[in-house]
Amino acid sequence: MKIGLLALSGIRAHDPDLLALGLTLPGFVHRSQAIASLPSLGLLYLAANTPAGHELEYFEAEADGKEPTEVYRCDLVAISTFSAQVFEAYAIADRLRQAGVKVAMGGLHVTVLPDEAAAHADYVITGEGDHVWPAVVDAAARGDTPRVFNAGDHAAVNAGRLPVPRFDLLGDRPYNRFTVQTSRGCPWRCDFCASTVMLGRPYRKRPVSDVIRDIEAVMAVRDHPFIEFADDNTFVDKTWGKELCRRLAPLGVHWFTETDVSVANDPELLDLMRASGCRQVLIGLESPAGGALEGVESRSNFKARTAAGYMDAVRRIQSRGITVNGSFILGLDGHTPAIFEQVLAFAREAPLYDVQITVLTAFPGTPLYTRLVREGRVLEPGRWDLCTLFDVNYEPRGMTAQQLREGMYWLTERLYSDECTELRRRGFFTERRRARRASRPRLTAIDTVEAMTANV
Ligand code: B12
Ligand code: SF4
Repeated sequence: MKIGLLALSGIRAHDPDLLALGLTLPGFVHRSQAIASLPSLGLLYLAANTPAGHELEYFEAEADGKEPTEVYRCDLVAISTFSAQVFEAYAIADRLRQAGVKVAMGGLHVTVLPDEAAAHADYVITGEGDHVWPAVVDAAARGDTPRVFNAGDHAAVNAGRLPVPRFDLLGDRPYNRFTVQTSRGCPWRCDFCASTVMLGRPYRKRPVSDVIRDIEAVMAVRDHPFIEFADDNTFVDKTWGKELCRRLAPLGVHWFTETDVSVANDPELLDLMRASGCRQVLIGLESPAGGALEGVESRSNFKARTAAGYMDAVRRIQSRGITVNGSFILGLDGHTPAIFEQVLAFAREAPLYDVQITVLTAFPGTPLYTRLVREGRVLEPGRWDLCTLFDVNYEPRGMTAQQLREGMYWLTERLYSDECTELRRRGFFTERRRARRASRPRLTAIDTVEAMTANV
């Protein structure tokens, strides 16, 4: 069979007023060009798990949700779904099936709503696709009738034995960042979290040598790639993290990742991260003050417990030369309209090199979604296209939906103004210089004399 892997990349937001501000992805203003075209790592993993004897081709849908015409030459097309683009994905799937092409759909959205997806795809796959995919390919080759495949019915995915994603299929598409995973899952349980919670697997870190092997595979197809770790939370295990950094350093790549705030407590790790090419960490701070975070992380109240140290933590990380992209969620139940000023003040004072602001978003399958539906607070149920992190689709508790929207515009204009951006970045460089000076050993008078006479 000829199998197509169809990714829908790009970024999504609908709120016309927010778009009018010229920021389709607040906080990613400077990253948006780069990340808008990240390849789909999930599909590259499927490719690596495809049984021998089939021809594979990787495609990207157009930014307007249209599929390339070449995809119609395939016998089977695999589509990966996020909630925000799922209606576009369904429309593409319908067109392909009308033309006689079989369609398999997997990914975060259909994992939660397989019955919805079954109306549009021949094969719907829930959970991690790695081990179930060969069975899907065999079913398509035999011409089996449509059905739902559950990853739970197949051997659990062992993160210690993942194959190299098929980066070679990307050809010469103009990506300037490539995703690699160092781990899957996260030990925490935030009620709004749409990644870890949906795939429902525990935190698993990969062998460092496998991660290095994958980055080398990227380097084989691209010179000087910038690596984005597509992890939920990279540095949960600090000892393993240090080993990863030591092995990364000789590769000479620059990289970005998402991690929790605990990296700030380990200066040795921070130095190794910087020395191994880490340019930025994105940290889900969610709220500048702990009160609104009470109960948001249900395993050990991690976020509420650590919030008091956020300012210090950001400064410690940035002083080692790693920029922090602080990510905030606006509209948590504990937030009142005062939150917008508070986030602005925190970002300026920390000072955060980059900031990302999003609105609380109830992704289907999350505890948050279940609670908001139960409380009758979802404004337009089923509008998955509004799950963009920028569109308000629920009734907040401490303000109205309109106040939340307007607060988002107010904050967007101020946080990303030239003046505020320059202030935050200048602050980063000033702190960095100060930290460097402070870490230089001071010479005593005797040291100086010894140093001056050393070569005599
Ligand atoms: C990289 C990334 C992106 C890239 C995606 C590139 C691409 N084409 O895939 C870019 C920057 C483009 C992006 C954009 C967006 N993203 Co994003 N992104 C991520 C991130 C950081 C990593 C995803 C990843 O690579 N995971 C690793 C791979 C291996 O896992 P996977 O994709 O889930 O695939 C596995 C399974 O799901 C399954 N599978 C997946 N597809 C298929 C298909 C078949 C046929 C089968 C059998 C199996 C299968 O098998 C795979 C292997 O086990 C996650 C956060 C996270 N840590 O997960 C957010 C995340 C996925 N993004 C999210 C969001 C909201 C968005 C945007 C809507 C933001 C916006 N406003 O524009 C857009 C939507 C883009 C779009 N076109 O739909 C949410 C999605 C939640 C949801 N339920 O929809 C996440 C979880 C972040 C969050 N804050 O909650 N994103
Ligand atoms: S810390 Fe981040 S990845 Fe982990 S559960 Fe919370 S939101 Fe999800």
